[in-house]
Amino acid sequence: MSVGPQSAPSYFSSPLIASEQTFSAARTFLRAPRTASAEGMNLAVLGIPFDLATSNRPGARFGPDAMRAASAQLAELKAYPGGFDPLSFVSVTDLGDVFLDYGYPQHLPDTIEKAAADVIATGAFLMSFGGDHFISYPLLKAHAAKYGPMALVQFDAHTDTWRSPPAHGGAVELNHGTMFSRAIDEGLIMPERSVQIGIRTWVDDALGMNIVDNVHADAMSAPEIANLVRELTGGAPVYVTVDIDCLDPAYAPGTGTPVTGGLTPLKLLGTLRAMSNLDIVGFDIVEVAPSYDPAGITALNAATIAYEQVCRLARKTGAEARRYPLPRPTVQTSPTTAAA
Ligand SMILES: [Mn+2]
Repeated sequence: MSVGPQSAPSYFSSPLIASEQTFSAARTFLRAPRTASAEGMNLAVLGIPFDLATSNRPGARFGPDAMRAASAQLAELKAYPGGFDPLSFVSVTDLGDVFLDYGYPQHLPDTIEKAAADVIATGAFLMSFGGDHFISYPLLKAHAAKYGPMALVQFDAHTDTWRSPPAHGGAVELNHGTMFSRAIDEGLIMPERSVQIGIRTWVDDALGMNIVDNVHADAMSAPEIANLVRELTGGAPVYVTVDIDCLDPAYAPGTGTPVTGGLTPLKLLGTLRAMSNLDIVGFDIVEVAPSYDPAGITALNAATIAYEQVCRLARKTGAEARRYPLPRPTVQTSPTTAAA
């Protein structure tokens, strides 16, 4: 008996994707090939299963695989909205996960930075899957080495600009709430050109970062937020970091430090889509801890956010986005209904 489909159903985005079933597909992002190098690819996904810096509930080491599993469903059909197959415009590879020797945690920031630098050196766009939010620090270091100081666009419930206690022997503190104060101190990001969106925790000192807290974000449309981001970042190279806890816990229960009153996926995806003309040089999605979410909502949202970035690159390389037209009523309202 042969395995594999006899004929590919026509609704699949490509015959290649249709060669496996959605529910038992290989666990790579969007069922992309897994390769050892990003050489010659437009975009590389790198999993960073690190959660030793978590202050509350651990488990984000399982994030990359959960996002891969959730993404199989996204690869099946053409993109919505847009109506195109981004994988026919953007070559994507899934590099698997960085090997992290957890017995020597103080070496891990360097390990992550080196792995990221290797990918960036190939010219591929690096999209990293966490892991807890600490991983953004070595990722910013790797990107800043190529692009210089960047504007950080951070979607998050927390600012993560708390100050570390005095260093123990000069070691980097493994804390997922202090890495952006360090990134500012080290000149990796420019606080005045950076913006934190969806914030709903208080800091007395924002360290010069712009904050669009979620009360403001809720009152703004996605294009309004994107316009503000464009003005604030002012043409600088942009690094986007999405802490999945930017979403309301209704949409992202599977995370280490959920805070209520958050963004909706609709608002977040719309904002990312409207940020189309920024010079985005790096992207990470962090803090997906799937074991707190048996329904898999969190990983599905995270995978969809990552997919949006692939679609963004596809539009930049010629994919034409389509939309369903808004229906125009052609039936006359009956006099009885109008009077009622
Ligand atoms: Mn957070």
